[in-house]
Order: sequence, then C-alpha cells, then structure tokens
Amino acid sequence: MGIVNVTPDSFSDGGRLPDARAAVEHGRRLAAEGADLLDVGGESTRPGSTRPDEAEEMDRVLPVVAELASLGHVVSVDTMRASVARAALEAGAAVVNDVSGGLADERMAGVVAASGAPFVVMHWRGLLSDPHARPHYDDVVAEVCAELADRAATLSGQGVDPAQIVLDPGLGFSKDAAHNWTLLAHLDRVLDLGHPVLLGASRKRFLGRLPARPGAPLDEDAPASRPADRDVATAATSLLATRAGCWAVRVHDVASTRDALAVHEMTERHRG
Ligand code: PMM
Repeated sequence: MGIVNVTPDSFSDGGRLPDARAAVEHGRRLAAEGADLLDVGGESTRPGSTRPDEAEEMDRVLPVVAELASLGHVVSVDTMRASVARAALEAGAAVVNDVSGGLADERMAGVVAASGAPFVVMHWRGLLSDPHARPHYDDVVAEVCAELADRAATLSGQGVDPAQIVLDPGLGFSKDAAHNWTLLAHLDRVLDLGHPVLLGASRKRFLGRLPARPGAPLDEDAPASRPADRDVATAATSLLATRAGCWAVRVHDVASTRDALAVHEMTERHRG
C-alpha cells in the first residue's frame, strides 16, 4: 500500500489544484513502482496537527480518489469520517482505512457494512485520551490484541461482515518505541486474531533512532534521523511483516519495500 497524503504541506506547490494533480502523479508513480493499493488521506495524524473540517477533507481527498480510481488503481481512503468514506467509495475507492477503527465516528460501521468493502481497523486509544498522550500498557501485545478483537466483535455486531475486517496494531499511535518494537516482534499474535493484518511502520519515529551498530546500546538522546532517511529500516519492517504473514504494509517509499519483498519471494522460491 503506497501512501498518498493530500495535506497542504505534503506537496509544496501550494493551491488546491496543483496539490491534487501532484498527489495523482505521486500515486501513479507509487503504482508504477509496485504498489497494489494507493492510500489517499487528507488528514495528518501527526502530533499537534489540526483537523481539517469535513468539507476541506472532502475537497482534498475526493478528486484524487476519483482520478486514481478512474485510471484503474485500487484506492483506499484514509479517513475517520463516515461521510468522507461514503463519498470516497462513491468516487471509486475500494477500501476504507480508519486509524480510529470506527471509534471516531459512530456512523462509520454502517457505511462500511453497506459497502461491503475491506475495512482497515487500526488499534487506537484516541477516544480514551489524546492519541499521542503518554501511553500505558502492562502487556502491550495482549492489550492491543484484546482491544482489536473487541473492536472486530463490536463492528460485526453493527453489521460489518468479519470477512471485511483487516486489523492493524497501529504502530506509533499511543505507543512508544518499546511498544512498537514489541508489537513488531509479536505480529504472529495479531495474525492469530484471524483477520488479515496491515502494518504501518513507514518512516515512523522509532525507526529513526536505531542503535549505531549491532550490539551497540541505544542512545536515548541521539537525534532521530529525518523521515526520508528511514526507508531502509522501513523496508526491513516490510520484510518482517511479510515473513510473519501480513496482508499489506503501508509505506511512503514503495521501491525499497518492493525490493525487500522480492528478496522474500526469491528466497521462498528457492527454499526447495
Ligand atoms: N499511520 C498513519 C496514517 N494512517 N493507517 C493505518 N492503517 N496504519 C497506520 O499505521 C497509519 C495509517 C500515520 O502515518 P503518516 O502520517 O506517515 O501517513
């Protein structure tokens, strides 16, 4: 899954139309590099970012969804708003990706159920607190899995077919670096919940603060690398996710992840 963020700061040419055009071009490039799915989102979930209102989010996302879908790409819409999800599905989106897993908008389950589209349900504690507030878990894997299972059961009760549900442990959302590493080490437990799993590790902060060399201690005070310098580490997480059996990885740089997945495929082919 290639990421197409349509936020004012993601393409620097300014103005609505150039932004949409640049986003479509970006999506086409990601598809040419090997993305099977293009994830179009109009809301930044970064700490401190302000939410666009509904009309603004629609303006950002719909033209890009419609154009990419009309070009034959499989598009997912990254939104927490049921209205945006519905409009994007009407515009040609095939998948709904909601970082709140349906918690932010109680109408989301109905929209998704009516569409029959795959629904990416990410682990999110944003309603309990600020989504980036200091997280607390006694056992992060057990709690994330239990909360995801609970979400899937609630959504099924609201009419969503369990076969539509894709689960995502939500790396970086109410999770510190140790939580993210622990979840990455135990993806099998998320997969054991019985749904396809999507992983979104791409360029996240915990990948920008790796030990300087194998065996070296982690320097907690070292500055994080720039997001664009985290693609090799991201590709390594893509390989881990694929080996674990994940359904998809959501990444900014498709080419490096495609190479990582090709390494996986070639070694599998030659396993004998
Ligand atoms: N992360 C971000 C946005 N959307 N969707 C899913 N399903 N999983 C994620 O981990 C996820 C997401 C934030 O990352 P970005 O700001 O770099 O796009």
